[in-house]
Amino acid sequence: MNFDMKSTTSIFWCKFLFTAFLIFATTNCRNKTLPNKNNNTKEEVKPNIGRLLTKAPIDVRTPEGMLWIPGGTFTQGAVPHDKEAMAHEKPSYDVAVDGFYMDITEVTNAQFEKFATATGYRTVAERPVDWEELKMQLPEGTPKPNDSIMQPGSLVFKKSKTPLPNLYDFSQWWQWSIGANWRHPEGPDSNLKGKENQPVVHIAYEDALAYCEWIGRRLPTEAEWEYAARGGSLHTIYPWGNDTQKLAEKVNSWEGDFPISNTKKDGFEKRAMVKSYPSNKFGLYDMTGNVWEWTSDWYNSNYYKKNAASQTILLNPEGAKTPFNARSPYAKERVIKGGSFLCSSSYCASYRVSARMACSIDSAMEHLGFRTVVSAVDLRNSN
Ligand SMILES: [Ca+2]
Ligand SMILES: [Ca+2]
Repeated sequence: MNFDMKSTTSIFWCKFLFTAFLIFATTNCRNKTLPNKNNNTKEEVKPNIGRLLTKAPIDVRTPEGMLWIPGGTFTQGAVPHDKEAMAHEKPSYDVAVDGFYMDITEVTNAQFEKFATATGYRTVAERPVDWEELKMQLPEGTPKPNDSIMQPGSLVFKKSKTPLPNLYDFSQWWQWSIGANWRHPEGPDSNLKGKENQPVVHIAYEDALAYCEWIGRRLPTEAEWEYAARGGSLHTIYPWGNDTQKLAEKVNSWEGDFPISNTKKDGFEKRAMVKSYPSNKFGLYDMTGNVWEWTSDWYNSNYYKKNAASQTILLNPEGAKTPFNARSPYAKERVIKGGSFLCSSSYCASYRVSARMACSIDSAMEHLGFRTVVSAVDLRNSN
């Protein structure tokens, strides 16, 4: 069979986009649990937080560019009054997390450049497409595309010039671009000049892990990420409260008619330099908006439902044991958080703290980056 660009695009959609925007909830948990014997309401839950690591250890120096997130408890998932919450953000459940150190900003191009220079690392988007890996995510019998199509590349956002019949078909605004990668974020002719302090993008899961290993850190769990993003605001839609009118001053998202027109009311059409918007109360920047961020949790569409049914307070949950998503049964997906410059109120509205998305581990996209965390014990042991 011959592969024209259209069928090739379809293949890459199997790879990248079956992974996205999923909506259902629930499952496995390898977590230790704290009993919630009194079956209290959410507001009344009072776990023994004396067991949690809340204060920064005095014998550990905070790494440059990070800050201490004091441990605590919170309700993970959508708050009841969030009308834009997707089904897979529900039902919410109670979680306790120990304190940890977290990057103040998303990992920037300048930071990733240091890593790439020191190690010679090539990201997934910089390597030829691995057909053996790709075909496992496709229906059996899918023929291999022509080698010319399997060149290194990634997915780049393209604005639509005309109104779209629907917002379900992601291929209307995502385009496979040979030569696109973190060094060429908008396609082969683009570069990083003047973008050193923008978040790095086109980062697949293993790329994020490679950076973490080099710098001696790890990715946050979904629970750690969401707890940190809330910045102490435990029962609100956004870190600053519930006022959607403040979105443009607080978050780099998509203002206007997605994906056709962007008013840039918040100042940026695409990525913004990190720290372009106010921090949350913990001092973290761009937890919501700018670029999506990898977490270490498998995406499993049964995870939230199972956790909520357990009637326990999960202690340092690490996500589902295995990936599962009925809508992309061949994919291995992790949870990404925070939304990006492409999130609009007319579409995914994922600039809310409980928002989440499934992302295939080999996906690299123009709106996807990461930030790192490290536990006090790991930092102490590394010194
Ligand atoms: Ca924007
Ligand atoms: Ca972000």
